[in-house]
Amino acid sequence: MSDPVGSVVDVVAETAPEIRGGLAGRRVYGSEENPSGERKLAADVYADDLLEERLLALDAVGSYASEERDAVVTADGGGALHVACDPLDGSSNLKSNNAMGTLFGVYDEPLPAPGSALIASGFVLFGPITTMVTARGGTVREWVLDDDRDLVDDDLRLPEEPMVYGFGGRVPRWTEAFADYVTEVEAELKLRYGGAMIGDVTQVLTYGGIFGYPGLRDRPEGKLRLLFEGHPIAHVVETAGGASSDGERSLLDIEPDRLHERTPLFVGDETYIERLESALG
Ligand code: AFP
Repeated sequence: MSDPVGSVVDVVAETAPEIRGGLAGRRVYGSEENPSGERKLAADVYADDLLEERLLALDAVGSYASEERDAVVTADGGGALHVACDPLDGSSNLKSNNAMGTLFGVYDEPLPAPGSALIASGFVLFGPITTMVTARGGTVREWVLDDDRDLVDDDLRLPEEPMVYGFGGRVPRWTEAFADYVTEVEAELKLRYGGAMIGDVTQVLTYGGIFGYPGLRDRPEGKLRLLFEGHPIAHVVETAGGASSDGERSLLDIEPDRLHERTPLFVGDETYIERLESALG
């Protein structure tokens, strides 16, 4: 029986070792910037080109969009799935040899699409080992990607007891209301912030807690992209029993107007998300 969404997951899983294998020689910045005005690392371009080629080769995939490309790339075949990728999230961690990864979201509507059109999501984490997490059909699964793909958790759930927190952005640029909320949180949880959302959210999925990148005084929309980071990571965490927010509502309730729209982003323990929304309300 054909499994179009499964074919997308398979391509990401099969491409991940090649992405990881190509990182060492691609730690240099090119001259180009991505649509968000960030310098492109050679590794960003490499990962993006591999994923675009492989995913658009699938009959099921009608279009591909990524954080690295101005516009959506449409396939000739007219497939019903539309894939949005952050090919290398946390690529600035490559120079410091820290965690990073590949994010993907599978939509059943053309991009940019609302979070309600997300039918599968997931990420590959290039840490000490390579793991993949997927969310589809109401279940989150985790695999170790080595020579094979070994399922290590067939129903990954956010731990009941929160333990860690991590918030991005420079502290002087935080709003007063957010800074007051963090003062409460840091008295209760342990700080875990590594500069790559996938690594930091995996801390939250493993130990429980909250991750966020807030709207800032001079940049109320925050840094992270709704379609390429917000929607997929919110879909994973909410499917695992957690919650997400932009400070007011679930990230999955937001319908982007633009492909590269930014959003304040929070994911994790429902109670901490509720307290955040009260603090910012
Ligand atoms: P890069 O891909 O440029 O390294 O940015 C990573 C990221 O988009 C996200 O993965 C992190 O949570 C966040 O930015 C880190 O931002 P700061 O460098 O401002 O902490």
